[in-house]
Amino acid sequence: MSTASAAPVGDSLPSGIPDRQGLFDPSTMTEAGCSGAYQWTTWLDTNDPTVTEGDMEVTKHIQQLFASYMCPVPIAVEARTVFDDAPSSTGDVFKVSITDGFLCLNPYINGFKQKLCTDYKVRYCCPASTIGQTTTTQVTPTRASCGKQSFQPFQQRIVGGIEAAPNSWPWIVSLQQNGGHVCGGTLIDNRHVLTAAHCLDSGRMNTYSVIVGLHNQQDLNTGHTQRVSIQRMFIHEKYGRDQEDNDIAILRLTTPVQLNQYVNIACLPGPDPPVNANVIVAGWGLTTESGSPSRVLRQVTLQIMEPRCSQVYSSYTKERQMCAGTAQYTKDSCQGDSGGPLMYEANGQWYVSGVVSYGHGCAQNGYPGVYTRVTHYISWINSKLNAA
Ligand SMILES: [Ca+2]
Repeated sequence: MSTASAAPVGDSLPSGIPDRQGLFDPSTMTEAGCSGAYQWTTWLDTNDPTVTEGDMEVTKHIQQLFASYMCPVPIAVEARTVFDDAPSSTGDVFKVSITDGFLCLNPYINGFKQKLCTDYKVRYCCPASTIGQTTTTQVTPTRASCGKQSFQPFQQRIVGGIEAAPNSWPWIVSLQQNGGHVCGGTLIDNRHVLTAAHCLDSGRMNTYSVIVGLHNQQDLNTGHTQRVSIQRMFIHEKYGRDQEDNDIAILRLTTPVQLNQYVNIACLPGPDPPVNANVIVAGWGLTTESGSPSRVLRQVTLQIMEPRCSQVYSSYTKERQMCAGTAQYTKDSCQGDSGGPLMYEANGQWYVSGVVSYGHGCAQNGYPGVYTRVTHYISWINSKLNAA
């Protein structure tokens, strides 16, 4: 993994020769180093930082979107700006790696948040005979393929969370009321969404809808989103609004959604993630407590914590709730993330272990977030899935 500060490029060029070299991963690669049985792909550019937050060129996406120009197993990646300048000349903060691709980190780093990322492009060094070979294994959406994604998520852990790789959490839905995002939710079969009870107003079912296959709230016309209205709401019978106890609900959609590489179901959990396990929460919620909702889906890596929540929240009940945060309390879920999943990966599949329920502010010092513990409700969930 190379970073901006660690990898200045072009230093060895004689003066007077313009620096046209990009940034490589692995850093031992060079322009000329990709030769013989290997060759560079054409330059590829899938994202524009004026449209997305930051700029990212995701290896797995490029393999799907530009399969005819790409190969299944590249041996190196090079990143440059779209003007062919070296990334080190832009002042942006970024990472480049062969597995993830290119990611501009300005939106996630204090002191850089105001700087719009430069637009970058990438190319890959491939075994020449494999360029154009299709690579991706299509996920066949069945119960057995729950919790698997066609577009791999970022695994990097960055303080404050990062924009998710588009469609890398294909079970996350945006719950909308009167056409605006209010909460997250999780697709658990092709007709049911798991969410939080506090997101719902049972008297106004007709004002709600869910969108699946979504990444950017302002870009519904990707061809991958599906909007479906709600046929029935199951709010937990013992939901208590005062204490947010049993903060869980299921929405039955009017029609089944189409499962495909952009839309899949999450697995319902078996065992809970152990204390200190890494989990991921994703949502379109506020990025700061007083800020505005995120246009794009964001993700944050948290750890399961005990017993902090029972120390700071009088109503916390370990049996029915989970506690997650970071040691520094710099990351958290926030308003608008409610109802969305706390996700745990086991054996290559992702489980919806928790439902975002509440916290004291967003990432306030000493206050982790509280999540409804899904394992406690498995029989309740199954009874609603099978209800007439
Ligand atoms: Ca770009």
